[in-house]
Amino acid sequence: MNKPASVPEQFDAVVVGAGFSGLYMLYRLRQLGLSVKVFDSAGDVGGTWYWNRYPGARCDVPTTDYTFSFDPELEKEWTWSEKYATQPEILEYLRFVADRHELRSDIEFSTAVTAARWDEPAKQWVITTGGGREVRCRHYIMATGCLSVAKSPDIEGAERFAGPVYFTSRWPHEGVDFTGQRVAVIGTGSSGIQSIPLIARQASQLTVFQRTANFSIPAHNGPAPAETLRQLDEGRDAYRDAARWSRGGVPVEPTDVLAGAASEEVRRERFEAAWQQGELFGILNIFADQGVNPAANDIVAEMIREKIRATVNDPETAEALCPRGHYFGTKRPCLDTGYFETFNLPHVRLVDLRKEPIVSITEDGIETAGESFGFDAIVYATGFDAMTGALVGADVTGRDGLTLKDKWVAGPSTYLGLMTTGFPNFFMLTGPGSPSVLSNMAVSIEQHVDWVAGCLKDLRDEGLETIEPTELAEAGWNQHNQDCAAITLHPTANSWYMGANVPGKPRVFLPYIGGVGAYRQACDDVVTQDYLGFTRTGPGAVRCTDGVIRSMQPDVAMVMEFVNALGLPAMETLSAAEARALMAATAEDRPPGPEVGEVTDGVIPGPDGDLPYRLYRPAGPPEGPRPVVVYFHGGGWVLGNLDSDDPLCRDLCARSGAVVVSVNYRHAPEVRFPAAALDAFAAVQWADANAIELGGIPGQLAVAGWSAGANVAAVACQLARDAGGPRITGQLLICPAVDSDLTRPSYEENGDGYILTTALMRWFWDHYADPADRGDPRAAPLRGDLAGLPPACIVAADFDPLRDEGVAYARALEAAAVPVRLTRARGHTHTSVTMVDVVISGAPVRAEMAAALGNFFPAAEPRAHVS
Ligand code: N01
Repeated sequence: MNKPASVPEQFDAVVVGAGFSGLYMLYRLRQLGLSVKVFDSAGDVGGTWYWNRYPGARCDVPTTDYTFSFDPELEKEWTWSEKYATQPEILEYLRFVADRHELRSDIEFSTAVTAARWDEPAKQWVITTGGGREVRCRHYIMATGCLSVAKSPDIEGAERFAGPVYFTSRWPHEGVDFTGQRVAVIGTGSSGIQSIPLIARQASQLTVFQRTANFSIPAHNGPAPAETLRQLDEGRDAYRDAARWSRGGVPVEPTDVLAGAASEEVRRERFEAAWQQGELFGILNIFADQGVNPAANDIVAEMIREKIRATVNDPETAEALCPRGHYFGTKRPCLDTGYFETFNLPHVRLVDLRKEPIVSITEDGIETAGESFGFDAIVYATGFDAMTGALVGADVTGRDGLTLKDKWVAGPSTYLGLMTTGFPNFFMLTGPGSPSVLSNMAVSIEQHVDWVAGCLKDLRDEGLETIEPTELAEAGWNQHNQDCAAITLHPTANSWYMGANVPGKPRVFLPYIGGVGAYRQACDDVVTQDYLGFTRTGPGAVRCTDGVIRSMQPDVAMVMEFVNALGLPAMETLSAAEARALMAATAEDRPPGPEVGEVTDGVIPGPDGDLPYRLYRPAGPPEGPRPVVVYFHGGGWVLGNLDSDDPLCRDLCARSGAVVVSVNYRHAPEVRFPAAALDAFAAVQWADANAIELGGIPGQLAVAGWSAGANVAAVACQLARDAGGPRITGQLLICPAVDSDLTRPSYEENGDGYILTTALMRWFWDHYADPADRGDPRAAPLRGDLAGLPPACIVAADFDPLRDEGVAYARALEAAAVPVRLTRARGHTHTSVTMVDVVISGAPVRAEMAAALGNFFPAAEPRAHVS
């Protein structure tokens, strides 16, 4: 379309796409008084709702939630007719919004943007549209949607079929009449599952080609939920605000019910309630751990399979429709109306491509490994090049000729899913690295648009022209994104979330799974920290506050939030007895840790009376003796006992395959320095002398400890060396206390707020050792002679006051020619690595610890596996 001559070819912003995000972006930029041009290749507004017109296309988030909230009057004027509105109604709504705010005058329809190039000297984007026309703008905003580029049919012979071919994502506007036709549908994702029941109503024969059976629950569509309407009536703003800070963009209270802890009756009750409710965020919230714990997920998955079997008459078809091979929720679950029932119709047939793959599409049908089918029409419901397809396909060239396609060749890299380094003033709405497709898109879109609008306003107000993320901030966000995904089951599936549906696409988890509220907080924090992680420039000005917005592991952050909310007293304000009671109380409900073969309690002779020990023997083969690890618990020489570190000892035992002997040494202030260290040494001597009785292999003896336990383990190694024995083959020191100097930077950086505080460390030292003794190597092993000590593995956690002394001990050992493996517990605190089955991100660190123990025992048998 040609532009009227009076409109300048230069805009403050160009937006691509006139769907939900493009329309709202235009509205907000206009509010700021900026000149804006929106381009869309469609003939009207609507985005995804303009194109996806297949029969049965509906929203699958309740429409009362999947709606704009920025205009309260609009909300009063528009009433959704159903809980899940149809595509025509949603399209009508977007037209209504465009009319109401007279948005069309700044939109050019039927105009594709074919290329965009950053002009560095002019600090502008040069945008090329279909006919080769160029327009210039300061800010270039892609509102192109996450699911807008259809995946091309990657099936042999696809071009040969002579009859009509339809894509659900590009459905003819005039509709399709399948009456009397033999129809094939390929694909059983949301689009297939929504359209199949309706196509079956017309077709004389319908054959569904299914590669992966999908989880789907009945939508139970009907009027908008009365409860939501009531809540909106009572307080629209509060309801919308709750959505903005929720996990998924719909106000749903996250459950704290763990599948394993619930009775069968409670499980079924919760499942049935969610099944009857027919909402995705309900079925995904039956158990708190169903997204992270395979066993919990299996419980939900099996209950859904039971429903499928109870619905589908033919047992073989039912079994083929039962999803297997991926965890529930790790591929986008579907909502349906009569999907499984459709397979009870006599003219509908399912072809399971896992058993009988498609060999080729032919002129008149489809040939599978077992059969030839004749068809009058083929429907492809085969999905999208999701999240990145529209962005990398748009020929975007940033600074120094770098194209987005090249930059993202190994997967997308963004800061907050909003911007990417090398592409100044280039914004993506709901881009990869933002919650987008895992959330109610309407809420995520409004948040992104508001953020971008705020950012452009701030730039203008401060006289700045460009904004671009720093490499550090972007790398940090990518890492955080992957950290969030890694604690869930999501990366295990071959899903489009992982880019796995498009041959050759890099496997990276694309959306941000940390939750809408958490994400919003991160975006807000970036702004309040003076646009942390962005470089902003203007005439004669460069402003940059560099940094990483989220570097703590997400599950550690959740634990910290939980602990802080408890409002516990600071331990250092308590007596030792009170502190011990508090520690025991907080440990009461934690998971027990993995099963091991055998656990026995006993006593060993200490320097001044018996010391209790607990022995953990690994389960399973091989029979016979194992290496022995003598373990010392944490607790600042004051707290802790055999129970406190029981889950960690089980974990170490199961992972390493060694016999673990946890020894309880004497505690301060009742018995002070050097009692704990001498007890530790005595325990090691005893374990060495009694290796055979303990089921150990003589000569294969290591020590391990956490915190103050690592302190006495390290001291025991020095004492053993000085005494000429016993021979210790390795020392595993987890977040060790190895020096009494509390002035290292980590005591400042991490001194408060991460459970172990600098003040508490001081309290521990005061209880344990007189100031005059604190330089003694038996209290501060870093100050001792380190030559000739056993090989070490030292774990240092990022958010630990003791981090720097652990690192210092590793360096000092290295300098003394002792082999050392320094394991960084990235994003962890002093305590989080030890929180077995609570902090999932600690598992890889504990796996490294077990591997280090294995290396101490070169001749040891293979280790048991713990995931
Ligand atoms: O696409 P999909 P979709 N041979 O990728 C199969 C949103 N949406 O358009 O799983 C044979 O989910 C493929 O099999 P497999 C929603 O977020 C929302 O259905 O790769 N089969 C799969 O079964 C949704 O998740 C609504 O093994 C092939 C199917 O095709 C997203 O859009 C409605 C194949 C594709 O499923 C995408 O949904 C519709 C091949 N070569 C969509 N290639 C709402 O309700 C692919 N398949 C709001």
